[in-house]
Amino acid sequence: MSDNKLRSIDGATVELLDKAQKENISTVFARADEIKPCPIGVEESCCKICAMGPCRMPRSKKGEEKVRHGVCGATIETVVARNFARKIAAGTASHSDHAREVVETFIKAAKGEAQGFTIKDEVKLLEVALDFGIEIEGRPAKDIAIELGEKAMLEFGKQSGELVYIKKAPLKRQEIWRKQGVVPRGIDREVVEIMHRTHMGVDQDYEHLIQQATRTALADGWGGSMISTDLQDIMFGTPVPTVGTINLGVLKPDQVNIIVHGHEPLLPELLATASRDPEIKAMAEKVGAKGVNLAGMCCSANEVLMRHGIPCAGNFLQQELALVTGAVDLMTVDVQCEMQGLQGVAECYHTKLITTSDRAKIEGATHIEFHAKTGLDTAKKILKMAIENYPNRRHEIYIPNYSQDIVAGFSHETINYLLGGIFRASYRPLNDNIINGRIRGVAGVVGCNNVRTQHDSAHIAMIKELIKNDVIVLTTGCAAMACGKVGLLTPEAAREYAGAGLLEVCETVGIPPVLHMGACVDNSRILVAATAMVKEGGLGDDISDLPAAGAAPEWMSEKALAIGQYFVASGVYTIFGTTWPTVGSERVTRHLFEELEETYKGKWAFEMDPIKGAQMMIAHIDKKRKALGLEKARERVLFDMAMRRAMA
Ligand code: XCC
Repeated sequence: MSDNKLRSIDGATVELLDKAQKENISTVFARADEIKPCPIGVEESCCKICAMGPCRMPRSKKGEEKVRHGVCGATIETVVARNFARKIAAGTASHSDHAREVVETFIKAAKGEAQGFTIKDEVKLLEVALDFGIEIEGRPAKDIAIELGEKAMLEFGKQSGELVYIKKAPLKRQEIWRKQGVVPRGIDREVVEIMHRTHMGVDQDYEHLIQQATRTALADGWGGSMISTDLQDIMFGTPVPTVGTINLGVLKPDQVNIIVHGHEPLLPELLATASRDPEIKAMAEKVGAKGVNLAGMCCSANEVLMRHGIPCAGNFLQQELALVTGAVDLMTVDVQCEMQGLQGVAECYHTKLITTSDRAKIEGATHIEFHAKTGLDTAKKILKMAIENYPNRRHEIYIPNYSQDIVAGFSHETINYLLGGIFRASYRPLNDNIINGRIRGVAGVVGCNNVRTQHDSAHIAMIKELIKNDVIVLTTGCAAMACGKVGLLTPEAAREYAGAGLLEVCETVGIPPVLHMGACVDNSRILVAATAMVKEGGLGDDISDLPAAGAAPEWMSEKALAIGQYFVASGVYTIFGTTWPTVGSERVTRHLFEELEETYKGKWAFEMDPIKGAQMMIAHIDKKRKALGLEKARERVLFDMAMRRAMA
């Protein structure tokens, strides 16, 4: 057995890792072996925000709590909370800067100034316009869209008041936020304020720092991310269940392979359209290829998969390995989660790496900037470059034979429709099935891959344990792709892996036990779905009353921390795996893991073992069921199933 089987549970990844090793190509896996995490940094017991340090304050080996502070006197609590808050600021900034780009393009699209973009979903346009208090009666869609874009843009720079979407949350939740003083004023303001408050000698009270981190994270979930999701849906169409394929086997040896990698679906949308152009196909044939094969990677993949059925090549840890196939003629990257190592791998083959955002260049890569006004021309130019590069293939192609069918694209609107039907779209059937116990509860399992743990394994172990116990799983990001690769995103998976109650519901409705809800900005869809469940009635009057929990077992990105914090602040019990960034301070960790529950009725937890993590989520779900008086219903359902089996 190759050692690489210890690094990933995915066969395609293992085969290409073997190949990379044989060819002496540096990948994230090899670099992780060379670089051990800094033991002080890993617990965040290090302060480097001024030039009197860096101050290193590791925990005492013997466990006794010695007084630990930096040169300026900052306590370890301040240092750890400060580091945590800065990560949340970075995560929020990332999702929200993505949102800003979307809003800018949206305004241009509404004005007819964005090449190739229009308003596709007018129903959603009206819904979101109403959220923003925009008059819709008798107005043309174009005017409504322009006003919506302009109002959405104001959300970033607002200096006072409240973000518009805060009002979408259950009333009880809004009250909690107002009482705690964490309702975001403007998205950018909250991020900037963290940067200020964590400067040397400003905010030096860990609870106060975490409070601002919470306000910032809420500006992500109920601000930037939600704006991205909604405006992307209006421009590109709200996702509906779409059949696709996933894993590196989607690459084609005899076609021009192009991978779109990153997060903003703007250029990828245009590439998807342009790649179907007969002129492009003819060009490909001229160089001896059978056509153009567009595939996605990371969250860009989720976006084009959900809306166009474009195949998904893989998740975060597979990005360099895609190039190791020797079959990728061109890869575009925009923002977030694109390893600089890609360029080194690209140079070992013939692959062209193209950076496309004005905010991100990679040394050595070709930069072709996307601008809405000329987007379609840019997309065509990139496709032509890929085609011209096809004859330059100089290595033997090796594409592992792994690809799996999936169903993706369960937006909140679709779940509503699927469960309730077109004439009475609602969450009633979901709530009823939770109340009657067929579905025990709902879990959101999301987030990244992390090379410090076996690729995809924690996602899959956790999710299988949850669905076996009748917990329906909502998933996004790289977690969703991990599920896809092992076949969990098909309706048939229910028969193989789901508990009897969940199976019954999945079979009746025709859905998989794990619902792919999109990219990481689409975690906002989970917030909206949770709110819809509350509003439907019968499961309490706040998100924290729902039998629900969240997890990111393989997280690595700062964005994941922002997501976790807004879920906690929205009342969700949230478990992270792999590593935890506040272990340097017991008091900060206690604050996040215990004390936050008193105010927000949600809290953090950390568990390395994904099965144990799943069991903690199930225990929490059962606690919530009990509080709602539902524990008896479930016992009855289980008894019924046992009886049915006995009779069979
Ligand atoms: Fe990045 Fe979004 Fe994480 Fe995947 S899940 S590694 S953040 S691509 Ni968002």
